[in-house]
Amino acid sequence: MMVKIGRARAHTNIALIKYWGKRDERLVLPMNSSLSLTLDSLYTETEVVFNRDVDMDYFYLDGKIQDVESTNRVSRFLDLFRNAADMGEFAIVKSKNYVPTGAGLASSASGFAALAAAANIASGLNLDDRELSIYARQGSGSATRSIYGGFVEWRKGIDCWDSYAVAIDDGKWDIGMVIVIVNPREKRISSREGMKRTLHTSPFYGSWVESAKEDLRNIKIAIEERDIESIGRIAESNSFKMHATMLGANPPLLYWEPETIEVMEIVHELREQGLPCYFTMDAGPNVKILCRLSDAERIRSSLEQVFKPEQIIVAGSGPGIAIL
Ligand code: 2P0
Repeated sequence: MMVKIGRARAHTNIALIKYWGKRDERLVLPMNSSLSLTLDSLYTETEVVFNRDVDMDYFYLDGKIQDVESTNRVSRFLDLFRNAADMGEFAIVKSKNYVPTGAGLASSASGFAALAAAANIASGLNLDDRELSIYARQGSGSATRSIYGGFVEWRKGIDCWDSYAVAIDDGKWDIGMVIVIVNPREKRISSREGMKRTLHTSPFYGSWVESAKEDLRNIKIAIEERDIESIGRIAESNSFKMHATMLGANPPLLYWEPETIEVMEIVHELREQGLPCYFTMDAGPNVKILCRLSDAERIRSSLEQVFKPEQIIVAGSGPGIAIL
């Protein structure tokens, strides 16, 4: 029996300048460049075993065999590695998400980044991080950025081999996020469908792309200066603009829930008290609060007046992929 095995870990990331829309759906080329912070406490570990004696690909997530649809998505992704390494073996893939159970944070970013890193070892391809970022992108856009730790920019590039992430700041300073799990349920409209709808129907889409460009330019300066107020203001505004663009879609996309706005109000109050904290939301109702890591416990205790302790997760800046 000939087996080829690889194991890797990748951390999730939260975008401060959002990716929302593809100019090429098959290659996952984005309409705009984006920028994120990789988080330490949320990650995925994945094992890939290519085995000649296996009759198809099998994908287990948290110990459970997955349905045809998600297995096919993993299979198509593994084909990139099989084609490049000129190998035909099927694989057994076992992934475990290290996120609080039922938090609704299980993310395709850490998932496809860990899968890419593990498949890279198992296939013997020996891709470098930049190439891994290009491969991970074809699994899921946000996974492009999870190859690296700290603050990461995904440059939209001009073609398949030119759209990848670069690490721009290691994040090893007083920065972090407080995540509020407003609702752990699966989102009603996937990001993939949601971004397609927004791009094709929202009259605001062109302005979104233009203004994301400017936000990216400005946030990079603020990160370099470690100016948390500016980083936060730009991120908060960028998230609002993405959601405004989604609201303009037909039919409209509204991911917020009443508790989403409750969190915003708590953040506003804390800010009025002089504590720098800013929120950002993705394709769901949960809220991520960007802050100094040293202020995170103060923010947590304010939130705990309204939310349960298990709804709140504190995260610092996390590392890039690791081979296990
Ligand atoms: C982001 N999101 O930049 C944006 C902000 C959600 C809102 O990337 O279709 O799962 O697999 O490329 O990466 C979520 O979308 O979408 C996402 P695909 P993905 O983090």
